[in-house]
Amino acid sequence: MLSQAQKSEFWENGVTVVESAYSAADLEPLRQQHQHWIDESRQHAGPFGEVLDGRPRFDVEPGHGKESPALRRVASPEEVSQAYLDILQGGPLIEAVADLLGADLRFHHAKLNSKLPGSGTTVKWHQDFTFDPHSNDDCITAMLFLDDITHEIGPARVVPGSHRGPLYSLWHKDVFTGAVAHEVAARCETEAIECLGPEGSLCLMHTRALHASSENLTAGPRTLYIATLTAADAIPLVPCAVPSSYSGSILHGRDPGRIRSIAFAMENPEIPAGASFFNQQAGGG
Ligand SMILES: O=C(O)CCC(=O)C(=O)O
Repeated sequence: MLSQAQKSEFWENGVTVVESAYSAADLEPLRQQHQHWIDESRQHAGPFGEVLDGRPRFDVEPGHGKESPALRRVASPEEVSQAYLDILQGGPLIEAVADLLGADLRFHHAKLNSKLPGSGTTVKWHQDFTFDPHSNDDCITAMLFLDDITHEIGPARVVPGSHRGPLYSLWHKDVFTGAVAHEVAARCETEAIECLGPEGSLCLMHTRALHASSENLTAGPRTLYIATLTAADAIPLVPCAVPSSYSGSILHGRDPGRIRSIAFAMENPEIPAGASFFNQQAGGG
């Protein structure tokens, strides 16, 4: 699935984009399902639905309402949609991650992140590994673009090479903010590259890569389907903040029946009290 240049870029920079990995026809069922959820969200004043641990499945931006729906997150869509389950059962996303991590792959979690026009949704600088520590860091966040991702639409931005650097704290003054310190974020702003591409493209990002994204300034939606896959011998060290009945299942290859670990130290992450990490990043738990 991946060229040698894409594999090298991933290990060098911690990120690579595979353009047009999925066709418009592949995306159609995913889009239709998402539109259905946006329409459904108009009936709700706040977060709704439920995932395994009782927290809401559907998260909305403050200011969300019937006339201007701002559904910003659907947790574990594979549990409630065949179209999203199908993506995990084989195809470009799985094959691309297998090209990087080897044949034996395990599912950790998935979500849909949406920035609807005018919603103001942003993501502050963070590393995924400090939310989802595993016994080793062969973990990839795969982001499938459901829309054309341009500079104006609030693309994911990644600091190249940061996956080979330190793990940064997400705790500040005894509060889990889900974001790195301001001085680290300021450095990221100057060093980051944007992950751009047409709809159907796949951005593969190392779990330790520092990343963020800013507001969608266009009149159309910016939706990413985001799945975290790991080498099958990378075992989660904390409960998943986006729980799924599919977490831990083998998506490719086989279960090696072993755990591989690397040395690192970090603070425990905190499961958000509400529907998603957006509230933590906004300072509201
Ligand atoms: O939606 C984005 O731009 C990035 C999302 C992200 O970093 C996350 O959900 O952890």
